[in-house]
Order: sequence, then C-alpha cells, then structure tokens
Amino acid sequence: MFSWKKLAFLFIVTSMILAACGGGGAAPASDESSCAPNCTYADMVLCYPQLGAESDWRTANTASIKETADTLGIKQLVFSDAQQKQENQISAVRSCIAQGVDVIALPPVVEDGWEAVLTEAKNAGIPVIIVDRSVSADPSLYATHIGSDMVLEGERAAAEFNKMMPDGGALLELSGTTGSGAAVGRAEGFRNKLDDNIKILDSQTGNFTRAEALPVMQAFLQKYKPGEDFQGIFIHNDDMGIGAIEALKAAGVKPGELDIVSVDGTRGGFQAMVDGWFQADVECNPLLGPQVYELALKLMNGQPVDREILTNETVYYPDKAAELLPSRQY
Ligand code: GYE
Repeated sequence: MFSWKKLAFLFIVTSMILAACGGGGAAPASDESSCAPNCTYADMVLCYPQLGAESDWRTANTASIKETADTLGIKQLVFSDAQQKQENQISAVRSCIAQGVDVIALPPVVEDGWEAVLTEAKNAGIPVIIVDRSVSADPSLYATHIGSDMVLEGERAAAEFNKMMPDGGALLELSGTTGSGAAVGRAEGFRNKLDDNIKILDSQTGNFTRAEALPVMQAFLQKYKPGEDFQGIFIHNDDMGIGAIEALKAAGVKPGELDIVSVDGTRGGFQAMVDGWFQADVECNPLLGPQVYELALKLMNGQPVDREILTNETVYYPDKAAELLPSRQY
C-alpha cells in the first residue's frame, strides 16, 4: 500500500535524479540564459577549461581569455588548467555544468572522446563553443567552433618546402600532441600538398613542448645524418622548434644548413627566423578572447551564430622577422 510518506520520498528521489541529469529530464533545456534577450557581459559566467600551459601559444591564449574577461567586465570566468590530460578537462567541464555556468568555451586537447560530456552540457542547456582545436563529436552537440584551419597550416608549410626543395629531398617531422586536432590537421595538410619528390623520412611527436621535442630531436640525430639523410624539418609549433634547435646546436648543425618550417609565429619563432634557423613560420593566432566572448553573449541571448569560424592567418619569413619582432604580441 502507498503511504503519503512513501509518495513524498519517491517524489524527492525522482527530483534528485532529474536534477543530476541536468534538471531537464529527457528533453534538452533551452540554450539561452534566463536574462535573454537582454543579457550583457555583466551577466556572463563563462567556463574555460584550458587544456594546459604547454607552449607560448597556449600562454598567449590564456592571457587573451583572462584579459578580455576583465576588459569586458564579465561576471565570472571559471578557468582551469588540465595539464594536457583529457580526463582533467572532462572533470572541469562536469564541474562547470554542476555550477550552472552560462557558456562553456572548450579548447579540446584531443579530437575524440567528447560525446558523453558534450551531451551532458546539452541536456543541461549550456551551450558549448569549441575553441582552437576541433572535436570529432557530432556538431549537433556544440554550438560553434572557432579556431585556425589546421589543414591549411599544414598545406602552407608544405608549399614552403616545395619552393625550397625543387629537386626533392627528405624531411623529418616533429609533430604535435598525438590525436589533437592541431597535429592531425597539420599532418594531413602537409601530406596533401607536399611534392612527390620530397619524402617524409620519419615523424615523431614532441607533444607541442620544448622539453619533449629536445630528446626526440636528439634521437633523430642519432639515427639520421643532417644534410645527407635529411635536408629539412617540419615542426608543428615554435616551442618544439626551440627545443629542436638546442639539439641541433649541440650536434654542431649551423643555422641555415637545414630547411626548417615551423607553425605559430610566436616571438620565439620570430627570434629563430632572425637567428637563421627557421626559413618560414606559419601563423596560428591564439588571441581568440574577444571573439569567444562575443559568441558567448550571442548564445546567452539566443541569437544565431555561425557554426564554424576560421581565423585569418598568413606566413612569416626571415626578411621581415627583425622588423616585426618588437611588435609581436605573443
Ligand atoms: O600551435 C601549439 C599549442 O592548438 C593551435 O597548441 C594550438 C596549438 C599550437 O600547443 O603551440
């Protein structure tokens, strides 16, 4: 027999389960905030579960997100650093969902494995902006993606080698974090455009860091003779380039002996061009703060946004490096 007590207990338990599932039951809650359509930056609580602090690019990206939050006067920025570990990023997203933030802007460390947590955000009615690297999850699980065209960056790097090595040759590749949208896209674009007479002799990851690139380059130099076995190196970011230069210097290689193309266009990359190590640096812009908050505000107000927003970028060369270096922002 049902007693009122049992009924009340059942009601409480059911509400708790519904709340744990994001408060909406089966149907996803609405994405706009309760202040819509008049939300301002002063209403905004934005979650930025940063993937790490692995490079100067990342440091500049974090600074852009934090400084823009201050400039715009948003209510709260919930920032965390996942130290390049996807499980940390997933926990950070979950904690933001539990806090009921207005918008989550997620720079995913790797492409795969986001379906579950993105579904949780969707069910909680919290729109997600994928920032910088891409995800492989179904686009219906997030509102928009803003970042660089990583495939194009790889193609641009290949075009530089095609120009520098018209008679062909062999290259090494120091690639970024395995499974990351940045490394996958750059590797794909590079292979799309590289001339047939230029071979990729070996490719290893340096996880986008100086510290990890150094031993990888040392190991390459044990195996392959610079100038003979390979004539150039494609490096997926400037920080790894700086690590690689240390190893090359220690092995007695001189600037300009090898053709080196890197990606990012950080001050460190510009310095490497000034010093004669890099022959080109493919730009990748980390200063995404202003656009991220603009998108977030639109989403809070229930306004439409483009599904894919690509950053406008270029290639830098040593001839202008010294002149441009002092004005580089990152
Ligand atoms: O190129 C690299 C960083 O995802 C575009 O991540 C970003 C890359 C950037 O570690 O320096």
